[in-house]
Amino acid sequence: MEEIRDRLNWDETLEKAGLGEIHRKVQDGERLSFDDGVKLFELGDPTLAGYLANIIRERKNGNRAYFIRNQHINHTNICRNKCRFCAFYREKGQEGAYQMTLDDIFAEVELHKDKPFTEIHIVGGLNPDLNFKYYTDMFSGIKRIRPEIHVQALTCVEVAWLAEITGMSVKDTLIKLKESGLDSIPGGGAEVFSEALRRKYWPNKLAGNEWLEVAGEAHKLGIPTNATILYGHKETYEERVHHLVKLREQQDKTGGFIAFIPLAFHSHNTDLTGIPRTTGRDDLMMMAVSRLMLDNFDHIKAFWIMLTPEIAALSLNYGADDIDGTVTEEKITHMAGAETPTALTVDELLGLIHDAGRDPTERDTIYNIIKEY
Ligand code: V47
Repeated sequence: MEEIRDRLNWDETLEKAGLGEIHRKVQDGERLSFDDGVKLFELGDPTLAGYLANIIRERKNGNRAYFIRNQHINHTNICRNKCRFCAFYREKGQEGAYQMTLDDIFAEVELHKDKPFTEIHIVGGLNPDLNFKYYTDMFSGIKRIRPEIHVQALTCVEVAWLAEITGMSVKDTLIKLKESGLDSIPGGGAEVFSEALRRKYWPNKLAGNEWLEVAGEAHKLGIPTNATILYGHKETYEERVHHLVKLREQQDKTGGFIAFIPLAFHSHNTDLTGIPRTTGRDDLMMMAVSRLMLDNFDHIKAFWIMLTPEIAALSLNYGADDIDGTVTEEKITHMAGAETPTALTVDELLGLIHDAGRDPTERDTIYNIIKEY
């Protein structure tokens, strides 16, 4: 890939495509504007956008491609938000609704206790039957079983919900969660920061500015968080770029975002059934433009579960520097029709990274290097 890239006259090609000014900004480390982001999407050329994104990707992360050994737990699918893009949620009493007891959760953790996971990733629905103590007992109990494990849990949406049901401030809620064992917050629940889309498709969910406020509070308390975008449904290019700009502004203020993860929409079993899966081209464009716009994020993650392992591996040359992890079990995308595996072995992850011509690097949640392969 690199040799072919080196043989092309990029200056001329980018100039001809109308991307000369963006190329100059990328080379000089200058921030891209909202209009630059929209222009890249409108041109829709993943080779050109990928070339530009790769400059930043390699400037920030060299030839490394990171992965993590992690376990996912989705403790409940009962959710009062009823987002129309979601195939995972159930109403209480509905067929397929579940909520794990703390003993169920601890048993899952025990089951994998001998595996060298460094992270447990936990997200679930807003279930009115689960109180604050359930969460704090969950985290402290997990830490009793595996004191060294990093608990990455609860989206900003769940944190805001816990603040609401306890009557505590978001700040105090976060302090108590941290004391019980929460180490960082995953990036879900951001969807797309568009009030027009939210009103129509996820009206009960936290608004974009509120999601950003919770993330900012967490950062101020030393709790790092991830960020996501849900793309490939009804959003426009302008809405995608607006989302990226909002995240970039928040990162300038509080600096606690670890990684950004574009999540490709899967419509099966949702209210939006029939919307076709994102194309590989769109996935690579989203990855590349994210890398280009989010100049203050160190890491862009290609979550193989949503993208397929093949597109995730390709993404490593289109801006992404991370391929997530072993995962072990995933429900949210699979209930929405994903046909990807629910787990990959470390050997499979290493193979994908090697195929992409990158250097596999095992990391922990906050990107401390555990092993280079
Ligand atoms: O918030 C829901 C999305 C998110 C669908 O932080 C869907 O490292 C596609 O945030 N099609 C939860 N996506 C998962 C998530 C995540 C995943 C991996 C890594 C990290 C991280 C975070 O999944 C939700 C929502 O945006 N989602 N339904 C669907 N039908």
